[in-house]
Amino acid sequence: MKKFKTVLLTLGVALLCFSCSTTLKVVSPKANQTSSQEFALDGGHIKITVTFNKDVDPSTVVVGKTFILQTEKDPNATGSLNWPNGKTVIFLTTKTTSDLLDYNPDGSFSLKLIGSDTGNGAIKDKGGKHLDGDSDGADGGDYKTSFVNIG
Ligand SMILES: [Ca+2]
Repeated sequence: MKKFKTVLLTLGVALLCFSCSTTLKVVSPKANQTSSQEFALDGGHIKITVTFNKDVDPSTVVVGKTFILQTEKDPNATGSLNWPNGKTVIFLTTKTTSDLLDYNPDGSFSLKLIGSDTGNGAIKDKGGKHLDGDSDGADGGDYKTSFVNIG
């Protein structure tokens, strides 16, 4: 009987760890930064590469709705998305930095990825599970990180 309980306990812990490791998370850029340099400038357009820990349903990543770039001059900057693979998306702003940042002296902007659906959808994995943006091991919660372009 004791052995049976031990087996059940081991199985339970294994299942728990399996479920906590399989939520959809952002690997990079790291969340909750205040002055991340993890972006590039491409002809003046801001380029951010977001990597997830598993494949994402690309139809759930929508600029302006679940993928929100807030800059000093534009609260919800438009841009294009490119998927080099199922876990990686590259965002490129439509506008250039002169129309997005005010350089006083630095330009700052932040990226928010929606994991909790409040009416505009949420980013999901292929299995329909919401982004674990706050990395607490449970589906849901928004991701946010902030960048600075040194002026
Ligand atoms: Ca969560």
